[in-house]
Amino acid sequence: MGTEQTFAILKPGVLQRRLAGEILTRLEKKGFNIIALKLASLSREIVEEHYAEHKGKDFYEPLLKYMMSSPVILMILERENAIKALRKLAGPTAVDDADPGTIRGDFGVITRRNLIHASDSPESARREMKLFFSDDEIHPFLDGNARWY
Ligand code: FUP
Repeated sequence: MGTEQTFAILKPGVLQRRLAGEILTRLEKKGFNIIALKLASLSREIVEEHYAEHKGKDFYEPLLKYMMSSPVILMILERENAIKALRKLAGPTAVDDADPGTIRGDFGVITRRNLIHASDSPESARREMKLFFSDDEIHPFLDGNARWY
């Protein structure tokens, strides 16, 4: 498995609960390179497009409201096997199923207000990166230590 890119959203609860530093630290320690990062207040249109698969479900409207309730942090992360690794670090959707040690397991209290979105496949990752970032917002990570190995 070679280097892969994935897309993540640190949802409104992260900035509100002042957990941004803690979560970014976990990502860096687990070897994710940050190649795009920005703060955004999401519009209804973009959240609807992002969560189109959930339209009509009982949690859809509350989910949209939550995602628009305050700013989020958008990221593209790069690593070997990034998609699977980030989903594992995030933990399962339902906070009560998420083990301690995962982001959702350690900090999540309410499933509907969980703290992180992580792409679930290469197709979703590509689609979501394109939806939230333009090419000039993505910056290759050049490892300054690579020449020593
Ligand atoms: P995930 O890929 O783990 O983010 O999960 P989903 O795409 O299935 O769900 C997206 C978001 O919808 C979750 F982050 C929280 C919300 N959700 C609920 O509130 N209830 C559910 O039963 C499923 C999802």
